[in-house]
Amino acid sequence: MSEHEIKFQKKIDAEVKIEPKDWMPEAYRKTLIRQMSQHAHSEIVGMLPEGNWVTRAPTLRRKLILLAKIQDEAGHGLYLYSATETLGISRDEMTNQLLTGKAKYSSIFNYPSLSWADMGTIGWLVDGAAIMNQVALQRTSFGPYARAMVRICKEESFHQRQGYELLIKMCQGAPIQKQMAQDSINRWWWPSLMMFGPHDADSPHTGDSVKWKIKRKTNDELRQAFIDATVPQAEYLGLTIPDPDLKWNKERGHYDFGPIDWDEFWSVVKGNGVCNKQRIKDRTKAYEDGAWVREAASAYAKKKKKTAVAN
Ligand code: BYC
Repeated sequence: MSEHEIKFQKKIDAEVKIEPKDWMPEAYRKTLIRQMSQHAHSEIVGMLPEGNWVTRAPTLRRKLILLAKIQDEAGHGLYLYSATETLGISRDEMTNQLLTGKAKYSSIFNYPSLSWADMGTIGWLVDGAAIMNQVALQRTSFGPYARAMVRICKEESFHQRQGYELLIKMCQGAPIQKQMAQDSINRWWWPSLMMFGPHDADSPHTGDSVKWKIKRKTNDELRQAFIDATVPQAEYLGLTIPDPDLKWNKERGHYDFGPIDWDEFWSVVKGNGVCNKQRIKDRTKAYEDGAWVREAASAYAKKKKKTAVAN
C-alpha cells in the first residue's frame, strides 16, 4: 500500500467523508462512477413504467400524486448526475454510456407496468426496496453521494407510503380490485428481491465497497431486512406473497425465503428482459428531442458570460 492509500483508508476508518478534491485510489473513483451513474440512470429510466399510467390515473388526485412522484425521480437523477460529475465524468459521457448499453440501470425497470395496481406495488415494493438500500447510502463514504441521499430518502419515503396507501384502498374495494393487487404482487415480488443484486458470495464489488464504506450493508443483509419489514405489510393488506417457502425462523429471528431465479436476473441485466429495448429506445428519443433545449441553454450561458466579461 502506498502512503496515500494508507492515509485514505485511515480517513475512511475514522468516518471522515471523502470529498471530490481529496486524493482517492483510482479504483474507488471508478467504483463510485459506476455505482452512482447506474443509480442516476435507474432514477431516470424508472420514470418510464410510471409514465405509462399518467393518462389513465383513475382520479385527478391520483394523477397529481403520480405526476409529483415521477417529477421527484427526475430530480433524484439530476442530484446523482451532478454528484457523479464531481468525480470527473461529464453528463454527456454518462448518458452516452446508458444509451449505448455500456452502463447498467436497475433490472427492475425492464418489467412492464400492466395494471393500475402496479402503480401501488411499484411504490410499495420497488421504492420500499430502494429505500432499504438508500438509507444505508446516506452514510456512504463519498460526501456528495451521502448528502444527495439524505434528500432522496425523504422523498422516497413519501413514494413508498403513497404506493402502500393506493394498495390499501384497492384491497378494501371490490373483489376484482383486490385480485388486481394480488396479481401485481405476484409479478413484482421476485424482481424486487433481485434489485439488491446477486448473493454476497457472487458479488464481485462488495468486498472493496465494504472496505471503503461505499456500502454499509451487503446485498444479502439488505434483502433480508427488506423481506422482514415487508411480510407484515402484505399480511395487513390481506395479500399473499408468492413464495411457498416464506416462513418465520425463530432461531434466526428472520424470515426464510425460497430460491431466487438468478438466470432470470442475469438475462434481464444482459438486455433480454421484456422492456430493455423499449426503455433504451424511449430514453434515446427523449435525449434527441431535448437537443434543442441543451443547445439553447448553452447559447444563453455563453451570451451571459460574454455580457458579464464586457461589463
Ligand atoms: N440491476 O458486485 P455487485 C429507484 C450488477 S431506482 C442491474 O453486487 P454492486 C426508483 C452490478 O452493477 C434505485 N444490475 O455490484 C426510481 C455489477 O455489474 P458491473 C436504484 C445489477 O454495485 C424510479 C454486477 O451486477 N438504486 O429507487 O456492489 C421509480 C455485480 O453486482 C443489479 C441503486 O442504484 C440490479 N438490480 O451492488 C421507482 C442503488 N444488481 O457494474 C424507484 C445504488 C447488481 O460490474 N446501487 N447489478 O457491470 C447499489 O447500491 C449497488 O450498485 C447494488 C449492486 C446493490 C445495486
